[in-house]
Amino acid sequence: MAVNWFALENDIKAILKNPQWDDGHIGPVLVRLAWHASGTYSKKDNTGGSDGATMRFNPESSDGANAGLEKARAMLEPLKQKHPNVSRADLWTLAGVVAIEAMQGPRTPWYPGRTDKEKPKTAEIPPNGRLPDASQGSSHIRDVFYRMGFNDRDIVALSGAHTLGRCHTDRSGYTGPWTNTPTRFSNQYFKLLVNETWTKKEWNGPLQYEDSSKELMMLPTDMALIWDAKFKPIVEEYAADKELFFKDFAAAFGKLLELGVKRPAAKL
Ligand code: HIF
Repeated sequence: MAVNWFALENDIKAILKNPQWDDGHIGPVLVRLAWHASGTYSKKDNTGGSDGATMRFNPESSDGANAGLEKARAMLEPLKQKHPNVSRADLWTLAGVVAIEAMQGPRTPWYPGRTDKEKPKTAEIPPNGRLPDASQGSSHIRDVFYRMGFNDRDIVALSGAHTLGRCHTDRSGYTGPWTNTPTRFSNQYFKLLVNETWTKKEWNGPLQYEDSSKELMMLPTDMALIWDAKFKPIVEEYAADKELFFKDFAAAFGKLLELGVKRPAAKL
């Protein structure tokens, strides 16, 4: 039986606002789930990616990079029960798309057709270590995103998603939001990177940067975007032109969600 996509999107929208969750909204953590499900892809051997919904299984489920995402998956589970014909792989990626749009972002091109692996062989589950390490610099960022098939412009466009959400000491070890509007999609992240003065936070946690108000944060990988001579001009372009950022982001995020999906290639 087919999935009623219209009803499913409405059901996703209905669970986004949640007073029990950070900033009253689960949208940001759903975007992180969609990205971490997809970002394990390697074009070298065409392994990883969202198809299969392998994040339910070890070692991917217990990868430190995915800490906290079990909560996001659990929050989507009632929708899987209500719409039994949707694959979890489609549900997790679509939820990210619906969340971004509901937070006033662009509509990301998205296509169904992923299937769930029920008893994956070890070789079908991506190994730990494919997702980026926030303590590193631009060469690591390039290694990880070039492996997925992205270029420098895609990397900077995607990075704008850190306008959403926040870091948690019990998940990544880092703390705080990137912007004052963590549930509204915009080019604020780029504006802050360019216009704020970022200094090292003095605390017992991992190295991160704070703005002059000490309320906002940047990870070392975020700072790398303005320290790298090729990334920086692209950051400046997106800080100055929200429409351009929205257009490039939607294309790059759509490409991310398609990585490794095993069906006739969708037109992007
Ligand atoms: Fe994130 N990211 N990300 N990220 N991310 C975190 C949180 C979010 C990286 C590290 C972290 C992307 C790239 C990278 C979101 C979306 C995207 C956290 C905090 C860390 C450490 C987790 C926690 O403690 O809860 C690194 C190193 C990246 C490569 C440079 C993408 C582009 C920006 C691909 C992307 O879309 C979102 C949304 C969150 C917020 C989650 C939340 O629970 O609020």
